[in-house]
Amino acid sequence: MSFDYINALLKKPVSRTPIWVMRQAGRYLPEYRATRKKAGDFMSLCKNPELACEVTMQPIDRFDLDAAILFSDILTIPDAMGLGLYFSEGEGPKFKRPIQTLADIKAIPSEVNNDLTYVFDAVSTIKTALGTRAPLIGFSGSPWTLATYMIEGGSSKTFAKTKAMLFNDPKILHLLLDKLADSVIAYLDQQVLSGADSLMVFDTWGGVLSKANYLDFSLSYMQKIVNGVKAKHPNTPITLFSKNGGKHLNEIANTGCDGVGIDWTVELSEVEKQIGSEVAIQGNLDPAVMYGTPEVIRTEVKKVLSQFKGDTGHIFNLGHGITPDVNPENMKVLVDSVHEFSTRP
Ligand code: 1CP
Repeated sequence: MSFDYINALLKKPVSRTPIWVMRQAGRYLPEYRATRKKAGDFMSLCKNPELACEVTMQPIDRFDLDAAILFSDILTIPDAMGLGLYFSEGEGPKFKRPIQTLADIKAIPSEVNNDLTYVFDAVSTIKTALGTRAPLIGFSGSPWTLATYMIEGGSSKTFAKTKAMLFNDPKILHLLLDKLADSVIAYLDQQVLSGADSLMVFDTWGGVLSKANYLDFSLSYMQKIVNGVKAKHPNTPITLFSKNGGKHLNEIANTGCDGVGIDWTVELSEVEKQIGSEVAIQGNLDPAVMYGTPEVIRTEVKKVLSQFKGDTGHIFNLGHGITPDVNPENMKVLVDSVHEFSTRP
């Protein structure tokens, strides 16, 4: 079986530029909101493999997407570590027991797969539902990004507590990051064994660090993950995405990952020149283009596609997740125009 999405990641010939969209299963779809209501709340949806499969398939049924992504969340690992994750209506994620001290970190189990069987069951359920229609992307958060939520107790704008730990007690933070990296390796390994065809690591908050701290506290742990997962699954492509990571692309590409995700603040043509001979590149339409008219979306799609010069090695995506107030009709315009403008002769 040959998928353009996998072929593009491995720089093999493609029939057209493949596209999937971060948060493609989510609140902009009315059928997603209906299934979430049926589940009760967001975490109950994640923890029910049948319903997680249902929402994973919703964008696949509606649009001509080239890959499905497991419906879950990056915060499943901290939840399994006992931090007590909850989502209150209209608010972001929160932890009842955030990490504050060395003792908290020592108390964390580093192997948590036993409490994450619902994720692996979702992967195998989705895999059966997908059949040969599209490949399945498994994922995890990066250790740094997970640590910010665990230390702040939820979302943050300043990362005050995490950065205070970074500067005051770097050894303690490294201990947490190392435990997280081990958990992530075991988690991604089990996702592949359950049927995931490719893997993505979301480093949403890597871009808030200085260069030296990015390399030390974020990238080195993603490196450990690439090494650990590749040792077990050398043929499963891995994509790393550090939002706002445009200044670190050479270092990211040098980890041995297969794909690098980029946001819209960097020029795709420049990124291709810089790292395009080593890795595939995923991105990078500004998510706000999805508020445009169909004509604007088509024009902006053309601009992104025309920047990439290679025959393969580009996976179209937004530079970050699709927002909840986007009209689903615009998603169809996006997906169809990427295919229309990129079909190889
Ligand atoms: O109310 C709802 O229905 C919850 C909204 C929602 C959704 C749809 C959350 C809560 N998570 C998700 C699904 C999700 N999260 C997926 C599903 C697959 C898909 O892409 O379709 C994925 C891959 C994630 C990953 C995720 N969760 C990230 C990394 C990617 C990114 O967007 O930067 C992060 C940072 C999270 C944390 C999180 N979970 C949910 C929210 C609202 C947040 C972000 C909070 C914040 O901004 O700090």
